[in-house]
Amino acid sequence: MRLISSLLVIISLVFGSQAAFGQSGLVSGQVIKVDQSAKKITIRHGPIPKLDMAEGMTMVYAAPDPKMLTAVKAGDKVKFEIEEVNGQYRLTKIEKAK
Ligand SMILES: [Cu+2]
Repeated sequence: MRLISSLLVIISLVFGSQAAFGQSGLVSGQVIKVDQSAKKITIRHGPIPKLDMAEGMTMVYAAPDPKMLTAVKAGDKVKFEIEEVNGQYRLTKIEKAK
């Protein structure tokens, strides 16, 4: 019985941490500026530990999808996701926060 309960603890830890990781994908922030011609969006955001951004900051992100540039405007509260490619950050997803 002890072995079974230990296994259950391990299983719940594994699944629990996966759920937490999935939720951390989207980050909250506020759009400061949308630059249509440069295809960049400036966003003020809080800490993003998984990308070594320990503190909140304002950053310029590349917006590879043109739809991103029209989906949001300066002042909007947003949820977004970014990826790092060769030291450059770019948006993989951005949407207005409800
Ligand atoms: Cu940042």
